[in-house]
Amino acid sequence: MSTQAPAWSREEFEARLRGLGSLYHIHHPYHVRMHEGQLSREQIQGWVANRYYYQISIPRKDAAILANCPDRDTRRRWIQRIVDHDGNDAQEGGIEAWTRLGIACGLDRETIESQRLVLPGVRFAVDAYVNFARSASWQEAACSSLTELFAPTIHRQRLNHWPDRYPWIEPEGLQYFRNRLTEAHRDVQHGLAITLEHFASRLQQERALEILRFKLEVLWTMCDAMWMAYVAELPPFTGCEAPAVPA
Ligand code: AHQ
Repeated sequence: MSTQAPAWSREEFEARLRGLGSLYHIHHPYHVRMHEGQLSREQIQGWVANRYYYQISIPRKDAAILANCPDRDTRRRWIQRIVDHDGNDAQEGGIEAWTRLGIACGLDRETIESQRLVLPGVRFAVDAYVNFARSASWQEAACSSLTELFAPTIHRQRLNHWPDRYPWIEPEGLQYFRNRLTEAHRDVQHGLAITLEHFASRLQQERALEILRFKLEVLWTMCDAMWMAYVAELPPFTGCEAPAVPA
């Protein structure tokens, strides 16, 4: 940590935030195999069922940020993220759209919503994100959402290639990714403005990079748990079956 160094310019600071894109989970072997069309039906289903836990946790993460934020103008904008996921009378919301993605992949609603396929490592990583948002300042928690700087590429990849690489997935299930393209773009503008404004000193800017690295590790670790379970097929949590009873 360079305590006496001068602060980076906003352009330099943003460039360094974006430079962490090399750590984004698009580069995780699980997503590389997914993009190449190499994942089996079960490996895709496992991914959707586990990412469901991330999706239902996002509104609670954002509610924690609202609870910690005294600024009304910020809350007026940030609250939209909760509606995007939970929905309201006018729109079903992203959690329902994610469930529909799971159904389009051949899972049934009850299995998805039961969370019985959620792996311990996925749960721990997601809970670390939510608990960070509860205990950190609202500006630090806002900064941690900036992994979405890198999200449009991964959503576009799925929209462009899943139809031919995973023809067994019902096309309407991909609507989730279309929705996120616009939502993520809007959210990132707000999260980035908060981050570039709040983290002013060099020490604070380096803290922001540390926070973004933490969130990148949350996403990476989720994929690690899925790799162990659905690719390496290592017990006891292969598909979250009950641990083997010792002989
Ligand atoms: O579907 C995703 C989503 O709703 C969110 C909210 C946001 C946040 O507040 O941290 N991040 C995020 C992400 C979603 N999808 C991920 C993907 O790969 O499908 C990407 C992820 C992110 O980059 O943080």
